[in-house]
Amino acid sequence: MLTEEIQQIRKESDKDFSSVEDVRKLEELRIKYLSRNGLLAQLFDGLKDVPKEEKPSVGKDLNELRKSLTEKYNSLKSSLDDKADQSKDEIDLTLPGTKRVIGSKHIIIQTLDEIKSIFKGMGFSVFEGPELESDYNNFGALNFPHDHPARDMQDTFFVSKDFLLRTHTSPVQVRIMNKYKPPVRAIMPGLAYRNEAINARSYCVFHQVEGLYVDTDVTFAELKGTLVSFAKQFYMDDLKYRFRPSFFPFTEPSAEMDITCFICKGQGCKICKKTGWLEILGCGMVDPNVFKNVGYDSEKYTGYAFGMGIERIALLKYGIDDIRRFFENDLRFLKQF
Ligand code: 2NM
Repeated sequence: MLTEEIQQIRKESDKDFSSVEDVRKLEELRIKYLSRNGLLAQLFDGLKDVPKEEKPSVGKDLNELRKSLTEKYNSLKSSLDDKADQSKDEIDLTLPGTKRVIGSKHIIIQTLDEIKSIFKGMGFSVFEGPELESDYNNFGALNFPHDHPARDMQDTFFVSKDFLLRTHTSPVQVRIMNKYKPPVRAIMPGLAYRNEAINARSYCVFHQVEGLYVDTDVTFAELKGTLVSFAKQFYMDDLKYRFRPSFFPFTEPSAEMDITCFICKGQGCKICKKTGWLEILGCGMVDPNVFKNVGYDSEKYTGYAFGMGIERIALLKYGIDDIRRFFENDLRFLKQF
């Protein structure tokens, strides 16, 4: 009787164990066969009713069955556990991803992008050049006399007798004019360096955009029209402005462009030093000496040029109190834009 049952359970367990695919199924089988009240335990229970002389052989059969089931169980368990460990290393593509903070463009770069796009819309191309320049490209070619104060060590970062950190992006215009014949219509954005006392209004390094248009018959009226159109697009359409005579070594005549103070609306306040006006850029007609230096025929061509400091422009547009904010990289400041 018991022998037959052992046979039958051996067969059944063979079938059961051969179809195990996961840990849960294996655990079910452990409970079914090997637990305290499982089938095997019941068989062992039946041993007491077996006639004495058959006991040793039935007991042996039972022990063998238990041994084989236990071995099957152990080997399946360890191979299923290994599999589970491996799948832990695989990436679960169904899980939601981790959000990364990717940051954003610095307000100065945003402002530069906006300026570039306005001038591109008016037919200007964009050129860049090196920050380390020759004294000649930075000063000589641009008609700065030898005793000009900007050429002093106090004002300019010289790296050697003849080389320096450019004090404006104008040397890029010299490079462009040396390379291309007129007509030339381009802006040059980039960093410029000045060895000056640092305060709320000026810093040792800043971004500049300069522009140049050279062709036959370029007039001061075109210069004004272009810059007014720029300022209206950049600030606002019903902007009030004025051009004030000024002086630059590389332009004649020269002017500075002011807009009405956005804080006091022209009434006069601390920001505009009680004038009601804010200076936004310098400009003028390119001096014939500059044309001579780059090999342009100054009888045939005329041109205008202008330059603006981006920090200053952004300062005014966003009402920022101190130019140093742009360089501190304090996230509390930067995240506002
Ligand atoms: C300014 C103001 C006025 C200027 C002139 C030139 C060049 F190369 F054509 F001579 N480049 N930049 C210029 C003129 C720059 O910045 C305030």
